[in-house]
Amino acid sequence: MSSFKVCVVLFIGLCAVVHARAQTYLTCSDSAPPLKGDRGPPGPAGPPGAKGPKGDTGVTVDLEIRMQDFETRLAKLEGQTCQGTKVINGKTWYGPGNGYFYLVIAKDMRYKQAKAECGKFQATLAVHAPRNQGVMKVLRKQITAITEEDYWIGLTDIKGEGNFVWEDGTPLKDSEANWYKGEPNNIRGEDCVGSNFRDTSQWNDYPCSLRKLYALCERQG
Ligand SMILES: [Ca+2]
Ligand SMILES: [Ca+2]
Repeated sequence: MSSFKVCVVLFIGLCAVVHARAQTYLTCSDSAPPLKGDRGPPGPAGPPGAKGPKGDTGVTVDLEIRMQDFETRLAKLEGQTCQGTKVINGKTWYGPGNGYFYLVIAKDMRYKQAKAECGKFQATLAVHAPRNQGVMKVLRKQITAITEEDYWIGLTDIKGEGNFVWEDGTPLKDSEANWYKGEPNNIRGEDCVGSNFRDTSQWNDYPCSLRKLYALCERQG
């Protein structure tokens, strides 16, 4: 074979190889997943986040708890009045702890007379203690007479039958009532209220003109 022929054969063979490589490349390019590049370097740090809420410090919380406890105890003390006695115009008045003082005038009187006798001491017939049986329980320990005798309290239905009103103008509430069983019965036109009926500390309505009851007087300090 001449050298010219050898060169032609080699040239044709080289072209076939190049052509085959070009086909392989194209085939891979169409069916294979896209090539993934190398991961880049990390980006710069972002700006700082917003500031969070301020947390409690141990000392502040402890102080707040102690302040709340102090305020609670102070409120209780402000609502209390100590039990005790007070001498007014030579008479000993008894304080059961409800902020008022009490005196029994130990003589048989009509309702109107009992009111007048209390008035001599700038007092009224009792209206606050009889509303609260807890207070009356304390008062009964302090004043022997109200455990043994019947006495007028400041409560009547003079202005409207069956509508009992305290001497301070407030209507009697059901929750305050302490009637003896079957009372009030208005049996003889009874419009004034006495306590300690049959030694029970409960109430009965009596004729206001009945001259048989003591007076339980009440005044502020
Ligand atoms: Ca009546
Ligand atoms: Ca009665």
